[in-house]
Amino acid sequence: MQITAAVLRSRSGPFGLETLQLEDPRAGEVLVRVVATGVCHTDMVMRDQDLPTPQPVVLGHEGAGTVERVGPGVTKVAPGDHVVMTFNSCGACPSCSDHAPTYCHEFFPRNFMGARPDGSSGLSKDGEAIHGNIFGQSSFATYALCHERNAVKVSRDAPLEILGPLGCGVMTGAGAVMNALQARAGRSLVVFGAGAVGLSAVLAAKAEGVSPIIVVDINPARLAFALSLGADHALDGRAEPVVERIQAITGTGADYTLDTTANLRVMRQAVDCLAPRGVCGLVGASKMGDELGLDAVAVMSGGRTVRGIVEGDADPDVFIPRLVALYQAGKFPFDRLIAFYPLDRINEAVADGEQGRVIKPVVRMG
Ligand code: CXF
Ligand code: ZN
Repeated sequence: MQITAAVLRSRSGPFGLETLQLEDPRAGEVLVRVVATGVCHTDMVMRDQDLPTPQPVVLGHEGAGTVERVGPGVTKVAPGDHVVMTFNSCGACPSCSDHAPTYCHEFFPRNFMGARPDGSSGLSKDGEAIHGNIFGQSSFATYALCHERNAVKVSRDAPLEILGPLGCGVMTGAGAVMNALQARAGRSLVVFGAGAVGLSAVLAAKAEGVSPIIVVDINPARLAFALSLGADHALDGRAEPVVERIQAITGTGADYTLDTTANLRVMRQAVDCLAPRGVCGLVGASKMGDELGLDAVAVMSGGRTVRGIVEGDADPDVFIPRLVALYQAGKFPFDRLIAFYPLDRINEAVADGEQGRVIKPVVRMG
């Protein structure tokens, strides 16, 4: 079938709308009419070739839409279902077998390499191969082919146009707090970076009764916004001695910290401000080869933990419907992070997100 997609044809280049051909769904695949899709920082990492995603390519990995058609063997979803598309995973490796698909041993090729495992792409333009299958979806398009495994059925009562970011950025922040850190009510949390992931962590922490919630950023508007979402303290990372301030607020140091910045200096602060037995989650993706320095005695003698977290440790089939239900109950208002753009303004959506004017740009197809 013919679709309209935002195609990337050069490193750091703009997205251009083109008419492409999309194959019919193969065995295990699902054809989705995309209603809306979030823009995630990782799309920009792929755009800038900081990861070796090949071009020309259709990016986009926070799609939500309705199932149009399913390929042979698909039983999990049916035409008409509302779905959120999330990251892809193999379903067979030790992590997937252990319900830990965010640590799939094939995470990299299944999500970043722009092709199915057999090397094919469902996208083309008059015979020219266009890379697709990004995060098993490539959802900067009016239609996307995803897989039974990364299609998550969601309630028809929820507004589909806001749900896409639950597939990556929002799930990453909320899952870091709820699944990975398992942050408890009455314990302290510091979130470094008030972007989509960090603020989703704040919303989840609020829903769980975590207290106090401290946010550190260098953008005053984002700090003010974090307070309006329920953070108790907002610290300007440039103006304040951050570690000392956190020690003063908490008395003991923080029970949990979350770095969403991938800035090595900030990551060090996220470890240095931990209470004894505190846990620091690293969510931001640093550059390959970056080394993080730590106070080895403090980590060892305080029983402190430093751990990486991918996609919020989520089992998406369980966690995304849980977030939808929390949203519907008024306890997780992640729609406050979103600003909408039509597909033909996708470059504006990207610029507003990158320049910090918008927390979570969402591109609507209709
Ligand atoms: C990514 C972030 C970097 C590690 C792999 C998963 N998530 C999506 O944006
Ligand atoms: Zn993402």
